[in-house]
Amino acid sequence: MDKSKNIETLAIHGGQQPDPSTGAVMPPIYQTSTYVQEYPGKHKGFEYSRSQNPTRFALERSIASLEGGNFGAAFGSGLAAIDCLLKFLKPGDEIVACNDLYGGTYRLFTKVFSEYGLKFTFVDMSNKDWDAAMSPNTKMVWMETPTNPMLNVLDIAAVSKKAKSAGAMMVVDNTFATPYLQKPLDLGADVVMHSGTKYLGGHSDVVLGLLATSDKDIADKMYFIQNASGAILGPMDSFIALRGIKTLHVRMDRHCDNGASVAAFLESHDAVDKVYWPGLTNHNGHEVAKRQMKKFGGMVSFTLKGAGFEKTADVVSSFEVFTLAESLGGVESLAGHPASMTHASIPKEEREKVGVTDNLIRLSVGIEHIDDLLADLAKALDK
Ligand code: P1T
Repeated sequence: MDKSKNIETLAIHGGQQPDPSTGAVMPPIYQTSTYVQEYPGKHKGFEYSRSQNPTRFALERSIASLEGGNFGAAFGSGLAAIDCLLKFLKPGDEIVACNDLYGGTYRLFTKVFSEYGLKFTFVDMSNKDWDAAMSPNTKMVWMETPTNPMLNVLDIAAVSKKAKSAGAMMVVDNTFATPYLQKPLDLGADVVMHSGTKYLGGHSDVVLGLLATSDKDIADKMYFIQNASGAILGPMDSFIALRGIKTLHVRMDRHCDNGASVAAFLESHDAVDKVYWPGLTNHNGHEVAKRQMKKFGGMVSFTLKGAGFEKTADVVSSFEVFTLAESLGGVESLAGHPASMTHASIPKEEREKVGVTDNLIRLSVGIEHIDDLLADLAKALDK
């Protein structure tokens, strides 16, 4: 399927073809570790499932197509995909990253790869003056947009331009937006990364990571590390992710509509202090979001007026429809307390600097009926 098709068509058909051996419309789950060889080295292109698996290949072609790239790779988790990219680097290399990141990404950077001689600098990329963080050793620039959990919107084209002029690889974690809402490769990124666990899988039933790129040299290295380090996605999970992707556009439209209603409701509630959602006209990144995103997403964060840890924990525990849980992007609505859950691995002083305070609640707004979601929020907040 050529890249010029609309994303709604690519979500279903991009990179897909009927299974050559049977004509099956959905790729069979090739649950095999190995493949017969007629003679040493004489085979059908499949030797061992860490290196090649048809079900995983179907998913890899799907993400490449959705992101408008030429190459995709699937991993056992989002963090495994990030791990692959960091292995492009060598001791002494520097990475400049945005200062609001998923806690697990921050932990992988600062607790694992910093031990192998990589140097990480965290900057506010919404402020245009972060060039001083770049050095001749900067080999990678890393951003999430919208960020987790503060929903900051960063200008992909502007940041990519800086990365490019410094000769650094630009990586965008596109987990919160998905390729339905924004296409980082079109805006100048070299690699797009996903926690496919979230909106792409879409049903909270699988953990996976994905990378996509158009650059052949990057792709060669990515596939080499994927095979050499071995953090691949299995065939069953590849199938589940592919099935989820087919409804991405339909789900995202509803996530975005419900997100808009939830943000408006929270803005008008007396118990709420600040609301973070890129669609609000008073959001810092609203103008950039309007430019680079199709819609504003289904993630909404907010703070409770005058609340500390206990009051906030009571509120997030008292919802009926919103489930208190880590993760996001599934059909069901989830509520989380970033400071003690998803971002607990970031030191308190660091996370509070960017707004991850004890009174912050993060909502992954699902696709249930909006009246039930608003009633659930009202019941917990009116108390
Ligand atoms: O959980 P995993 O599939 O390994 O993905 C890690 C990851 C990477 N990038 C972003 C933006 C993420 O949100 C995540 C995972 N996040 C959660 C589990 C969470 O609840 O925020």
